[in-house]
Amino acid sequence: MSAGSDAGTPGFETLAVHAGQDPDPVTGAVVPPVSVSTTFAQSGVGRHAGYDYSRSGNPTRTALETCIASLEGALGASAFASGLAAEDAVLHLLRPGDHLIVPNDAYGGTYRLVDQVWGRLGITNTPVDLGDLDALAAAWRPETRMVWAETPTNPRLGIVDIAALAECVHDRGARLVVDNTFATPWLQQPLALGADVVVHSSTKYLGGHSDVVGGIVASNDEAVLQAVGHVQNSVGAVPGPWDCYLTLRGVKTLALRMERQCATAATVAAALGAHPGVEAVLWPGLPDHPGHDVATRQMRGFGGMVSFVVAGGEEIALKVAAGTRLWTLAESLGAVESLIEHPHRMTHASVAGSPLEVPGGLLRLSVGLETPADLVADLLGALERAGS
Ligand code: P1T
Repeated sequence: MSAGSDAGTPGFETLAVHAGQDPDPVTGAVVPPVSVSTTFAQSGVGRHAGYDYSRSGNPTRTALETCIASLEGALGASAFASGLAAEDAVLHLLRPGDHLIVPNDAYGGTYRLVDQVWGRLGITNTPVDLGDLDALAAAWRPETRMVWAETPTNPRLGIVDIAALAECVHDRGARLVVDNTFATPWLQQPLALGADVVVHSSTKYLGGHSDVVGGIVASNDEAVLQAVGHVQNSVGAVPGPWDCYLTLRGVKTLALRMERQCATAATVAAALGAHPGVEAVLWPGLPDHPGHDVATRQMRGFGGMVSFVVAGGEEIALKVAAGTRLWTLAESLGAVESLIEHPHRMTHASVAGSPLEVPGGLLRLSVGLETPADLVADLLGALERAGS
């Protein structure tokens, strides 16, 4: 998968640019056409060139699905209209009465979907610190069918040992799903580490430019791919062809963007760590991060997300969030422009009062592609102005 792959095995960057994107056989167009047609002519009833209706299948969507499957080392992938729609399709693998183990730190919307939507349909869940396999064993029930992991987690940037977790989950006869949104396949490939299913909010690093919402499910398990594909067609939460095209365009530069974002994140984390108004910096690249050794083993780099806790608590955190000039105060992450947000009141407001609630003094940064020194100066200026 690396840039230096053996001759004959395309490297990650090659796949990102070419997988599923051969020149158009009719016109030679180097960029796959955006296939806007909702329907496809049939030469006889049921006789067509592989597409009959765009909810069921669309050539631009196929290009995206093929490309992402190759980057994740998967047999196949299905694209969805959002990350949550992709997650919802995976949760359809469960049946009423099944039990799901979820992380005790995860995107708030994921927990809302699992708990408030699927909980009503008879799927129970237990939030667990997935870095602690004893806690996992203690939470296990005879009806546990699935473990859902994020690594790094949103927003505390905890690290889960995917290989160790997969072994534990498989020994007990369940499936492991990994949300790979924060890492992306450039930094880690969960399927190669033993996960059964990978999900993405492609709204983030895959798209990479804050201009398209989407989701992906990838797997090597034929049964999973078939079931998820069935939900994709039956429920119909599919991305349009323009969305697929924009996501594909973003994916071509994923490796370059991630490399730079990881490097700038290291600079930002170091600057925050040296500031007296910052109580803790949460970034897996720091040697004192509890997941540092596992991250070093399973990731190519430590990611472009940095969270930190301000010494003055929520009041100061709110002032810092509102006080930056270059870092835009906004939800979402993973794009070229740097963002700052207050998880407790923004992305994780829906988990207030639940085991996933996050502290008010926490701020989350999504490091973009601006000049690193400008980003650091702006952040330190906001800390200063907040009285931190
Ligand atoms: O927003 P959507 O494309 O539906 O993806 C949901 C989702 C899934 N998984 C993770 C790890 C996520 O971070 C998200 C969305 N998160 C944000 C919008 C956010 O700012 O954290």
